[in-house]
Amino acid sequence: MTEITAPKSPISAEQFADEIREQLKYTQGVTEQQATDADVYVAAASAVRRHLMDAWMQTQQDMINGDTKAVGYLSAEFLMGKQLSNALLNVGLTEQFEEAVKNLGHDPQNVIDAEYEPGLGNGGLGRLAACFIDSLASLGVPAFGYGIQYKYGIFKQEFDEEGKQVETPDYWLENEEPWGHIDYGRSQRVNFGGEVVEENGKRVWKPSWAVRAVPVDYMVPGYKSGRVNTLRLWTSKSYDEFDLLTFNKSEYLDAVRPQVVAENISKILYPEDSTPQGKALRLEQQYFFVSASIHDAIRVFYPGQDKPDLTTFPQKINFQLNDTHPVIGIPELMRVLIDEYGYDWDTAWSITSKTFNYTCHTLLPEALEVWSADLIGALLPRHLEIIKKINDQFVKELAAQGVDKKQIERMRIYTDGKDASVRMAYLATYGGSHVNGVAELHSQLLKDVTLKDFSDAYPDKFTNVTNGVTPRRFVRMANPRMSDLITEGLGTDAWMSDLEKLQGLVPLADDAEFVKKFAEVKQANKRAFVDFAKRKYGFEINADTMFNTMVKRLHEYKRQSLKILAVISTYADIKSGKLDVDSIVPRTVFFGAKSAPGYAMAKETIQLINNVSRVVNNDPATKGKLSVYFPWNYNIELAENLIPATDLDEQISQAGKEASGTGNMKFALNGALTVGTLDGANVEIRERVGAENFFLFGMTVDEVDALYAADYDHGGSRRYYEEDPRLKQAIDMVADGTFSEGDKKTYENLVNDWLTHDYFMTLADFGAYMDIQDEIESTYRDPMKWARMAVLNVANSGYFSSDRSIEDYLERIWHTGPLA
Ligand code: 26V
Repeated sequence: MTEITAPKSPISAEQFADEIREQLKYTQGVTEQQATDADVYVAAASAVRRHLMDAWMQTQQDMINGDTKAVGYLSAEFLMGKQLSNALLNVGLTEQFEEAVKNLGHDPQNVIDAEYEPGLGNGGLGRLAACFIDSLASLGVPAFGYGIQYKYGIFKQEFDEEGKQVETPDYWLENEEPWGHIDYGRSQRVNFGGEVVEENGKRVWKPSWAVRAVPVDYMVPGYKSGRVNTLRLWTSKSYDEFDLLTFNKSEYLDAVRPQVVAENISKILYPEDSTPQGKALRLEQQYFFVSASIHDAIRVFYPGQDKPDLTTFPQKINFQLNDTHPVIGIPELMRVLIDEYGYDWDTAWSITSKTFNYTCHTLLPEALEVWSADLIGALLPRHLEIIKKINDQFVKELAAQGVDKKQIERMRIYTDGKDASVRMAYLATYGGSHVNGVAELHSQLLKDVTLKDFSDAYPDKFTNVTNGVTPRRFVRMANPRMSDLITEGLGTDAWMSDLEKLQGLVPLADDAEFVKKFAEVKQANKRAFVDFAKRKYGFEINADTMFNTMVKRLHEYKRQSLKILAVISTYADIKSGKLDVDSIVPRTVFFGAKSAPGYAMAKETIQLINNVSRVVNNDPATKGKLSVYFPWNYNIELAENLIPATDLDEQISQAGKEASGTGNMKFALNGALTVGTLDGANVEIRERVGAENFFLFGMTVDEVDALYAADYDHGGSRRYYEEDPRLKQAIDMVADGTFSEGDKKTYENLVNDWLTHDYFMTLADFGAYMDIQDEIESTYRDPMKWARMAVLNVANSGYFSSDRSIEDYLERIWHTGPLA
């Protein structure tokens, strides 16, 4: 573990209040009396930023002047969440802030709430990137996050009267944004289109258009490390502010057209998070940020040098490819080295293949990006040539290794023919030094299935790094009550930077006093969430029920449908009198999920959940003992409020489909118990917290495979419907219009899919899922037993800190460490 220096809490609350006053007056031009919560937020943020400035500049200097290799985390998404409270915590100013803001006549919570949450990511992959840059800074490792400052982040989700998802644009930059610093002087030119010509025996790219990539810098403060790294998000601008020729013809409006085209590139985050659409704009985005970042890194590490010795580049920085989205960086670095700096192919390849590493975040083969060669050729003709040459070299290398012809054909990076295309995952695997999956099971399945040919040919490249989450945001900030109790129990708050120290709580699981306090904290969190949900959503929730939560993107493989069918089944049993409503454990079921706007099945599931909520919550038969709430627009803020209030967490994906999951870690670390399948990181969580403290159900990967082999997805599911009356009753209720005011068409696609296809085997796992509910209920009826299990979940989940993930990356992949 890296040595942690004490936090700097350099100033008093009074001084901090003065700094806020100064910002209000001299930057914002408002008086203390006029200042709104939003004004105070901006002023406080600007003041905090100033406090970070020295450490930020020092970190950059030490990085450039020292010989510690840096990490460049290339990611199309960084789902950061609100910045102010995190920055205050990391700089040691939380208490001063609270006092100062109170003295200025404002409620600190309202000031914190005034920040608008940036949504520059879809889900797990984007949030992981944010946790990782927090941990890199906290460990003192020099690092850049490189990505895109989308003008519109992930859409805002609303529900219409029918319960359907409605997407509205998230124009987050319309609000004052005090964190990002735009740095026009460090812009990069990014070229597109045109052709490649032969000049003096050299291939020369003659692009037909270009945009200006302008960096917007965000400080990434480490917790108690005294280090502040940089998140550099690129925004696109036009070079041709005015096309003079057009302007002279006085067609004024046409003159600004190029600007519109250029600014489109960073306009919007794609909200699809599984099936790549192969859209030109998306490839433009990927190349845009990757090309700018590579040139930026060369500028940073070889300042002012016209002819830098780039053979040392892999000792300066290693780029981590966050999924396939930045993989175009591999041919781009080749092009830069060869065309811009004059290196020969072999030298360029040696540099490039030492510079990149690739993390895969999926198992669904359809989620691996494949670009049509035509599209790449039109947008990046020189890169297509380089990719073909990489492929030729690769094929030769494989043949020389004695790999058989068929296997080589399967492995091609570039596939010929009329549908010629480029497989980005294969390019990444060949073009980088290491490939990793994000949980042990996932990494194993990558080797055995998804990338088997590659693992056979290059076994040493493959490794695992199990995901993690930052304990600063997801424990300390989200759950201050539990954090204080942990600190009291351990006698130190050192767990916040060394999460394995939570192990020290294990003996306290047998201390009745502590367990009772722990249960009281959970209850207080539930009450706090009830208030929050009342304020934000107008919900009337009963805190004296089990809080049972399923929050994540809506995907068939994650199986929100399994959860809602179980709710429907219980509801049906209550209605039919089979189940006495007074005999069940009162439960409040929470869903939070966005669906990709074009994903019809997912959207139908959202509509079903909303209508089950409407029907069940309003039915006197359930007497408030079973309720369903679906707060819209699930985001980091909602996660931070709901996770600490949850008793039971749902991680019920079909085995072999969820690469890791990181929500599962956040819940376990906040004292929720998990009901889950043997999938992703669930496996490791269960191993660590103990099988007796985890509600396991459902098929294993092997059982899933066996069912596919028996043609389950071609009519096999129907047997489960016919043989399990609970399941039949639930599905019939969806089909008969109970949740659609009598209309039998509303959920036709869902019902049809369940009965004929059910690719993710919801029906096959339904029985096991219902059966485990008895165990869950009987455990919950013993509050001390439940709380004891929850304590053991927290105590044994320290491994799932993103600090540990980063230590693993440092050791297995990056081979670097903290700044001296
Ligand atoms: C995929 C794609 C596919 C192409 C179109 C645009 C797009 C945008 C985002 C994504 C990301 C989906 C992959 C993802 O989020 N994977 C999740 O990564 C988490 C962090 O490793 C992991 O915990 C989840 O299990 C995994 O689903």
